[in-house]
Amino acid sequence: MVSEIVTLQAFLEQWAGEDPTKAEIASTVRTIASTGVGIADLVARGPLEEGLASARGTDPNAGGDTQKELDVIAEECLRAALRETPVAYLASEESEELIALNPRGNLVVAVDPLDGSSNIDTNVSVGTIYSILPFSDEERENPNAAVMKPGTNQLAAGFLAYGPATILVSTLGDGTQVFVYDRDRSEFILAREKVEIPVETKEYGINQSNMRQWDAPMSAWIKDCLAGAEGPRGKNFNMRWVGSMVADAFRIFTRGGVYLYPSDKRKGYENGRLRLIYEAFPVAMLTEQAGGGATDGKTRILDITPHHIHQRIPLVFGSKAEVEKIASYY
Ligand code: AFP
Repeated sequence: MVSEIVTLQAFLEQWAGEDPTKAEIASTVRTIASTGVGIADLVARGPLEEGLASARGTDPNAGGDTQKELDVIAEECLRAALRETPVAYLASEESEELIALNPRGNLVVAVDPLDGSSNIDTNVSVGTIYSILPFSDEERENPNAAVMKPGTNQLAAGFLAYGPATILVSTLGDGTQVFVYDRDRSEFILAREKVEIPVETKEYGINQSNMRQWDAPMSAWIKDCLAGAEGPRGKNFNMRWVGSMVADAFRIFTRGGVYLYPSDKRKGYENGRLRLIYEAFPVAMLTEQAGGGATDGKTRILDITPHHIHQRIPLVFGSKAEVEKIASYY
């Protein structure tokens, strides 16, 4: 815990200084964070809030996933709040096309409004994942071009986790910070100024039930981990899989580990399950800013150029040495 009380507002003001672009990024982060508090309050009502976890009609969302009532509500809250910020367009998992917001905006936000929504009715932490991108005048004719760039193009990224605590993990390109929402003060308070993910780990997270679907290198890496101290890795591993990436990610930012959602042979999972632009890119930026690694198994996530807003990507991120070890199996 940091020694003195530093609010998110104060941290952002200090970072932005007199720079107008930084000030626009700062106001966007503040808006997303405060919208997240409203979503957290809704999530915290659990079954009292009838139907939050219910499937919204029968149509899947843009990427083909089942849409829950709270997915849509979360997006609507973000759309309404971001209209007041310098954000020209919003790319959202819940909408096929970019959503036009502020016509004079110089930024684009890509967001998964509610990640982990298949867990809403099980009281498991869920969250909101966001990426903040530059938006230039040349792109006004073709706004999609603003999101079809490698992940290194991101200006800022973060996620909120709605769990026992309401957490914001944020990077502005200068390290990764953790803020905790203090309901007594109605402020996010800085808890960790510079997250450093342990380079080595003995903990991984993967949905092991898909083992028969994985490619040979992924199966070989898991098999070696399962062999424990007597096996080629010479150490025993532990496994954690929440089924909600923001929860698994926060554990990794807290004590290290590696998260894996590889491609598999199931229809629709040829490129894994996670979305490149509004899930893998932001988490990869946060991870690298905290000294970790993020790949699609072998290639650095932030170097990948998207070809579709809702494209999926295999995702491995966390403790740098283990992410590199996994890549060595390919
Ligand atoms: P939902 O948002 O549909 O719950 O998906 C969550 C998620 O994208 C990610 O947060 C989890 O790590 C992963 O899916 C869990 O996938 P499995 O249910 O296949 O294990």
